[in-house]
Amino acid sequence: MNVNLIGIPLFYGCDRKGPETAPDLLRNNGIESIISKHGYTVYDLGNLYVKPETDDNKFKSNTNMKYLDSIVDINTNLAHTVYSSLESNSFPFMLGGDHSLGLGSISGVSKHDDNFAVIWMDAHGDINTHETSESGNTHGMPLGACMGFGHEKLTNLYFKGQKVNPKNVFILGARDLDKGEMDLINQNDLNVYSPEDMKSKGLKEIVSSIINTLRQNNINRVHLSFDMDFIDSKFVPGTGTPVDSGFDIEETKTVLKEILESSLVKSIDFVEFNPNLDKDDTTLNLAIDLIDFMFENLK
Ligand code: 5AB
Ligand code: MN
Ligand code: MN
Ligand code: MN
Repeated sequence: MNVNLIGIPLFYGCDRKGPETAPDLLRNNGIESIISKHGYTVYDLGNLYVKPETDDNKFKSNTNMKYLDSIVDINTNLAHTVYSSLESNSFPFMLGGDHSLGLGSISGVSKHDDNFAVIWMDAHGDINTHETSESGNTHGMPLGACMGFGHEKLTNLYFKGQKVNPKNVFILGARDLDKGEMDLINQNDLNVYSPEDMKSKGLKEIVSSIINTLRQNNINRVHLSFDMDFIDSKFVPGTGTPVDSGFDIEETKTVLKEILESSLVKSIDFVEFNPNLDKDDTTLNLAIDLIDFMFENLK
């Protein structure tokens, strides 16, 4: 199996510098050989081009979506890169960058095969729209836009219309949701699991029941989107929007293993590592350990 490493050096979605340096930092710390050690042939496609924006451009679009032009531009390129990677039977591994890149990755997967599910591991829902977001940061909007909620510049990215059916979207670890996100969840009966839910029902049990549901519905592809803030804030200084009451490393690995062993995962986003905020390389070492663990357990 070929793995395509795709670097997305992007911070415009979180409006805080740092995540753009993560892809090269991870490369310099050997992730290519870490992945290939598990039997994969790694083709590093390099970093996608991020169209530079000036501070004056931040609010230029007047849509409550910061740096919109650049966000749309890179996500369109990413969508096509992911689509080509999947069409050539490769496994795209997205190295972020902030989570706005989920827009491009999910759009690319959707064009390749629209019968798929998304598992979104995150302290947040990332289902804000330009109307509900209080920050205007698009890293809080990608998953909503992929389900068809939000501004048409995002919902019609790459191709027109919904990219993934909300019933095939599973948000794991959510514990910091905005009012508008809560409303959207209730109105659309979205599948959202808080750490409390997951821990009380059992981490393995929760994941295996999701996987069983997918199999029953003849879904044979999962896009996994992993935000570092899924993990409890005390273990990840190097992320932009840390949240407590999350998961420790063991618990995180238990959830990941159960998902990856399903043999349904065909693409992964690894996002929201901010090296500028890291302390003594704690988050860097954790990121490397998790990437190693992901490819060790991927079936
Ligand atoms: B992340 C917040 N909901 O919309 C917003 O890290 C945070 O990709 C979004 O999950 C966090 O600004 C986005 C308050
Ligand atoms: Mn996120
Ligand atoms: Mn998050
Ligand atoms: Mn974050």
